[in-house]
Amino acid sequence: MDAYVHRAEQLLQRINTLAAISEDQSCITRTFGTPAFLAGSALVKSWMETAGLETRIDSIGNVRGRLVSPQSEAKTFVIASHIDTVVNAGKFDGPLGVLLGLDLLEQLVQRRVELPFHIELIAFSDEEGCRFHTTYLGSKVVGGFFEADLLQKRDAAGITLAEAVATMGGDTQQLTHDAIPADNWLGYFEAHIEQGPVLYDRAIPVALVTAIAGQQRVEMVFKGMAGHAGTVPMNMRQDALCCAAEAVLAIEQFGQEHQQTLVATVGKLDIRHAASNVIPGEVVCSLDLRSADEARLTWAYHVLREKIEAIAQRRDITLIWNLIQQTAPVACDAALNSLLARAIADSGYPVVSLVSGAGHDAVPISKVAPATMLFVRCFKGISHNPLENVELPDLAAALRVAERFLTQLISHHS
Ligand code: HGY
Ligand code: MN
Ligand code: MN
Repeated sequence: MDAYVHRAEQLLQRINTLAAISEDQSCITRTFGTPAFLAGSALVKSWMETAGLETRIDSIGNVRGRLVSPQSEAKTFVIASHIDTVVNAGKFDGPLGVLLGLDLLEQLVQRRVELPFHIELIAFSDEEGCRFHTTYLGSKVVGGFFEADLLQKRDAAGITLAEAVATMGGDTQQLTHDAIPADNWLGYFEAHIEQGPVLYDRAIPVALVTAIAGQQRVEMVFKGMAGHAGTVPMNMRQDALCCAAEAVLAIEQFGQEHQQTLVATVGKLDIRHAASNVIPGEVVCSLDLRSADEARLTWAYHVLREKIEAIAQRRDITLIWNLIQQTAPVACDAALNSLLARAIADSGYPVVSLVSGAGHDAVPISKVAPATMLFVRCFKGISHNPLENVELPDLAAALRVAERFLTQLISHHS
């Protein structure tokens, strides 16, 4: 059997073992700081330790394993992805990149490769941002961009991020010290499922990522007037849900009209104090707006906000518009990408370049280090869904390409 297929089997086994650790036994959910998240982190830490890496969990819950070079002054190359998930997640989004990286480092240890630079494998703790609605908390700490005001963010239970960090045993005073200094970075590599249909449609196992789309995440609060469903005449209502519903459809229509350059999604909608015999007085919903073109993203943000404000005004509803998070589109590093392209070609696969509509931890890291990403085909491009799947031969292809890339990088710096 091809050595990479054998290693892919172990990789898949680990992905399945980690996937079994969830805060909900009916599906995969491991959100920042929960007991299931901590159990998953402990498992990944144990695998890193067994592989012979210097391992620790940092102040924001990242699991970090280092393979040091004999050249103490050498820079650090990071291989990473995330192990937190969305709700009702697939098992590859995040863990694939972390556990593929673990395999690569295991091989380096077994072959006693002398490294010209340090390598740090990182399982980031909060890429999805499900609990506190701000993404990249782990990678922002490692990149040195963690904004202290994030510590005041509250989750649905009113717990602050600072309290959650303390509960995890982290020290918020340590956050700035957990960054890799800007002048210490050599580069960043992340393998991740494509989460889109292109590779599946074209029957190609892997691809380069040229850029990662920018995103704006907004919380919209629609405030009307709660009332008795049986007594308030239809023409005298300030129905917050009907206003939100019209806004949701307006967002969908706007996204469809401009689908060549952007996507717009409402993924969450919460009716406050909901009851079947009460006219909804307050509704909170999310807006997720993305584009690979920064000017287009800014234009769309302002046009949509005006549209939704007009709907609210016409319906005599108060709209509170909270911009929760925004990240500009980022380009991956041309030099690392050409090395990765060569690894793909030398492995016998066509070299395809894609723009990522999904966000990744490479986004904050690319501000401080050259970043490159390898996309791996997934079933019909499905992700953020239990149907997410990667076939064994594609895991083997990703291992083959990633190992060739890392080998070339090591020889380039030796
Ligand atoms: O939402 C995203 O783009 C990523 O999955 N966090
Ligand atoms: Mn991801
Ligand atoms: Mn995701």
